[in-house]
Amino acid sequence: MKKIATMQDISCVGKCSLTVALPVMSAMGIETAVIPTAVLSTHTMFKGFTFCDLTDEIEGILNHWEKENFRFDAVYTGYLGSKRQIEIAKDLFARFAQKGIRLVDPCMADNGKLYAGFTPEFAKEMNSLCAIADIICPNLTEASFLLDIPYQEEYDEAYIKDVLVKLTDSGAKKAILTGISFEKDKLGAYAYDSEKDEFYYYCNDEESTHFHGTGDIWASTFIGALVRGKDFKEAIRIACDYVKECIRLTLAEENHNDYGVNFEQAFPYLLDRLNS
Ligand code: PXL
Repeated sequence: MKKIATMQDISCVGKCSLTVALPVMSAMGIETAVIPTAVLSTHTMFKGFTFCDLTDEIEGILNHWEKENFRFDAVYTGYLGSKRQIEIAKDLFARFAQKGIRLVDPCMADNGKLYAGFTPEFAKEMNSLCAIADIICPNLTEASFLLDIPYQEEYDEAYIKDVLVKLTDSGAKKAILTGISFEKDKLGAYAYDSEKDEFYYYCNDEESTHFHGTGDIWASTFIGALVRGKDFKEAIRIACDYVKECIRLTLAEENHNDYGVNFEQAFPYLLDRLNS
């Protein structure tokens, strides 16, 4: 069985970070090890969330893993909360992903703004983690903070290609910008492989509503598909299509919640795609 280790928080309610990464990658037939960075009552879009930092636990976890000689086919970092956690993530890559794929999803911003609690200095630190990744998958807001350039709501293909090249110039081998649209009612992911000097864009018809946590589902599905042997472009297509199916099923439920998608109901679709 393939193995992935993922480092991100547990938002107890919210359908993001570990409460989607673990079930999605497990459902894909991958043994999934977790490094929980913090426990929150909900994700940070709710008011009044509780927060318990677990950073002090992590070193002991990694030291034990080292003694047990654990290694992973991929190590994937998501939402991280501090500069110290970023340093630990670098250590995690060095010790446990010597032959594995290193994926950084630099969760910290959307719609032109940093999430609560993040600063431009943190984004700089995050860029230093992205520099040692094989693949990074920011949205355009996150990419703008990583590169310290103004966020542009309006853009064309040349601009997106330029951002992708700049992202890989910082060190990551491949960069994927999620949530990219050049046409009304279309949404997709634009990727750049700097080793092959090759761009790839894939999009779908856009669903009418945006939900929190879909970036985490996208990254978990993408790395799961890669580890299960799909090639880079097919992994991108599967991740985009699964997220779209999750949103479609959510909107089909009459009283659906508004904080996350019904990704559980779309597992049959995901497994069909994975096995075809
Ligand atoms: O989905 C990214 C994410 C993960 N974890 C927490 C968050 C968010 C986004 O807001 O608040 C705690």
